[in-house]
Amino acid sequence: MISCRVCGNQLEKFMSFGKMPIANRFLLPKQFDSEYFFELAPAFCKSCFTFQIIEQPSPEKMFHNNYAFYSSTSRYMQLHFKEFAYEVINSILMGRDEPFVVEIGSNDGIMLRHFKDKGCRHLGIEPSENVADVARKNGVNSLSKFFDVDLAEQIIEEYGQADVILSANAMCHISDINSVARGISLLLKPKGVLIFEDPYLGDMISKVSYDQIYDEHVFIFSATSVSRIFQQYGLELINAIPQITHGGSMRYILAPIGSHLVSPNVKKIIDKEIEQGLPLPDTYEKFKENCEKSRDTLLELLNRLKDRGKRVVGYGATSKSTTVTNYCKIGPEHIEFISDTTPIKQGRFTPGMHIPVRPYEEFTKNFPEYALLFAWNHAQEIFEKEVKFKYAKGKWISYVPNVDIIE
Ligand code: DWN
Ligand code: SAH
Ligand code: ZN
Repeated sequence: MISCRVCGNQLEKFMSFGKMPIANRFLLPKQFDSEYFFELAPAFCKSCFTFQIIEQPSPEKMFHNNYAFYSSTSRYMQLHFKEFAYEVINSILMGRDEPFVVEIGSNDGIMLRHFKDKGCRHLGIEPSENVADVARKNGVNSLSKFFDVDLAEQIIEEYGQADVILSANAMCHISDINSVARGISLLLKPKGVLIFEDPYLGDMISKVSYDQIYDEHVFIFSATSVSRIFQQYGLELINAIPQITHGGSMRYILAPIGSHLVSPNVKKIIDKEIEQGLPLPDTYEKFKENCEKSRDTLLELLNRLKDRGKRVVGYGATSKSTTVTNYCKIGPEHIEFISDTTPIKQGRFTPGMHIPVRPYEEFTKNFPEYALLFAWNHAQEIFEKEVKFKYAKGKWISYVPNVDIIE
């Protein structure tokens, strides 16, 4: 029996996705035999309402000097983080004397580069050295270390406390959330603000986007759980703002208790979570059934297309696709290859199911009849770009929120 990472209560898995590899470890054939697997099984803590996976591989297995995800691969996400940065620059930072901004999980500098451009004092914490190197090349100060309470103390010593601590799609990656929350509470100035966003539990449940669950995503947060976690360390949820990014995310704004007014949004969103049934175990039983249905329908569709001799190619070798392909047992017999624009993924094979990953040009050179949209969270950006595929009578297959062929 394992205990909840937040409150220590006993955790029980409500389902299992089976054996899973490291989601972002794209392989060469000589590495197939030594691939690492763990059991991917989610649990919902009945005491503090935090959704988490039972077992997470060690951080060093996932985040290192060969990490395959570069944030700036999506043009839409570049815009999103520019807007995010300017909202901070034009509100919280206004009138502050030489403000200091820290970002946890700053990757290739997709957000911090805007603070750098404004001449703002900043520091990115990014343990994956290869992506941090891109940020450094662009003049973004980056420290390749894992954020925790010890690092927070070192940062305070060297740079002083922070006016703003930012994080996007990184907080939900760190298993020792207590150390992170304590570190943030020390690092933040008394009038400082913490803003972070992550995939949202409410969206994952309603869209059955179970592919948000993989090794890196140890937590899928809700406003209810975030508010409880940080309250223990003297931080209060002062606002929560839904985002459309990554298929449905939530931006959480927190500050030392009593330092800021609390927006009425917080109660509204927490009430909505209760209405949606997020605190109830039944919700997760139903989610499990929905995952199984989604898996069976997608595999049936791909088997049918295979039997009819259709060409199907995957679009976007996402981390999420590792969960989908391994859980549904989708392999090279169903999908010829997955097209991806990330150079270090190309020429390699996907984790677990070993589907080849090829450069984007191979997709456009010879359009398939069907493209399975693994990067469904970027659907708008991709549909806008892929008009030629549509003219060539290509069809998209999506599986979120339903398994569907988009004509
Ligand atoms: O939380 C996380 C998010 C922020 O990013 C990390 N744990 C890892 C990663 O998750 P992901 O791999 O599921 O993210 P994306 O953004 O859905 O990945 C998109 C993939 O598709 C990238 O490999 C780039 C590729 N891509 C492409 O080939 N053509 C993306 C777009 C937009 C395109 O047009
Ligand atoms: N913020 C970016 C990157 C998200 S990917 C975006 O939204 O696109 C998650 C990132 O968190 C990875 O780059 C990973 O190296 C980083 N990360 C993982 N554990 C971390 C930790 N303990 N401290 C800081 N960053 C961490
Ligand atoms: Zn708990």
